[in-house]
Amino acid sequence: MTRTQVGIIGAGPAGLFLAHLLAKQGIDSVILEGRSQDYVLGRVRAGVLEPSTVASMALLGLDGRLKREGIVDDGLDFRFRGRTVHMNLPELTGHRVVIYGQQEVVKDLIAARIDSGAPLIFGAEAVAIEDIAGRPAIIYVQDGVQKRLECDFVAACDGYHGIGRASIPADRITLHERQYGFAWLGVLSRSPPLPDMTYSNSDRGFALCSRRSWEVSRLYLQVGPEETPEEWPAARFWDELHHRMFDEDARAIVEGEIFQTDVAQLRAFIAEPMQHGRLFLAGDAAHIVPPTGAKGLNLAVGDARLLARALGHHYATGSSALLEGYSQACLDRVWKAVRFSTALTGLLHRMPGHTPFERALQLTELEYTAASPSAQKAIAEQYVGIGIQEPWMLTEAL
Ligand code: RFL
Ligand code: PHB
Repeated sequence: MTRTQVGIIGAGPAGLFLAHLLAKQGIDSVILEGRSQDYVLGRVRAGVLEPSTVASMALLGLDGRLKREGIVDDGLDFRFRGRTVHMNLPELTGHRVVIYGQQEVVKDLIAARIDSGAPLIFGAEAVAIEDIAGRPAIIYVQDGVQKRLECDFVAACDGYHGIGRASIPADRITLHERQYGFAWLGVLSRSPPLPDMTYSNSDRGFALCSRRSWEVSRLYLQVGPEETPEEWPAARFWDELHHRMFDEDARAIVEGEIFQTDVAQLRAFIAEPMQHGRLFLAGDAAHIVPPTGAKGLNLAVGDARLLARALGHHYATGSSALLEGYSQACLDRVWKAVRFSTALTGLLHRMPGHTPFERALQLTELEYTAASPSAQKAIAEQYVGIGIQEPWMLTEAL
């Protein structure tokens, strides 16, 4: 394989969705993935799919297992001062989200790509992108052998540590970054989850009870930026979670075997613009948002939709108008997601250096949210993606 129309670096959600959306329009692509298939399938990450992401799976005809196994989720709960604010998503927004792990999405997309016979090469690490402004080529290494893939366009869907963003000259890109000064310790536990997605702001810090299925809970605690999983043996984890969820008698949250633990720093990162010459960045390659609000995966899928549409338009009409507007169209959404995730992070976490004044304001904001259907509606609609993703992404058409 030495030439294709679109060379895609990375088989995460952004790269896989893009490849399928292009194939649907008759556009060829090759996906180069540096890691092995097992490694990619084993990565535990996001789990909340917005309606636009669910619609994208449906558009590709790849939503069979999602429909059978995904948990359709109507609720969003915030806890503070021992009380629970319950937000009913369909009542407030007309939409629901679906709980279906990113791992499962990736598994379905990889299986369909392999079935189709279209190229997806694992163990192929891109090391350079040549002639970005002219006739681009991706240089990659497979089994110790250096190879070259020529293409009309390069889509760098290679995550935060990829080479795509680094291939844009430093004077042509602006990087925005914010560290929030704390991290999330996340576990997977074999135990039935709480019935609703529950975020909690307690005096001891933030906690979140989510799930992957009715048998597996996905649970998070706010921790310091330097803390490691070794500092959180199971007994300490459960004790802290019960306290932070106002479940002191340990009756609501069921403890189970913890079979996976990770720590993720909370930060935001945005690269502007998301394109240079014939190179386009999509997903985490261009932006990271704090996980509060679960926007990362959904933004990556939204980028893939926008890029697939712009490339489709180019190949169908010869016009590069949509390609030229790609970055701006993405960044409008990205900044809205950064704004929402930052606001939710600020509402729900104990901030390092918070004064009593700031803590009182934060709790008052939660009191206001509890009492105001309008405030709840503003949160719920952004959580399901209204005002963030473009309305046409909700429909099943390209
Ligand atoms: P991905 O999923 O990182 O995929 C990028 C792919 O590119 C490959 N790659 C290369 N391949 C070839 N050559 C190279 N030089 C390459 N360099 C990299 C990588 O191996 C990988 O397969 O990016 P993508 O597709 O943009 O998807 C984005 C989402 O994965 C991401 O936004 C979310 O998972 C973020 N995120 C979470 N989001 C949520 O909404 N909720 C969560 O709970 C949540 N948890 C997480 C997360 C991200 C994490 N990371 C990145 C550290 C937990 C973690 C640990
Ligand atoms: C998850 O289920 O992993 C999850 C849910 C909500 C978030 C972040 C992550 O805000």
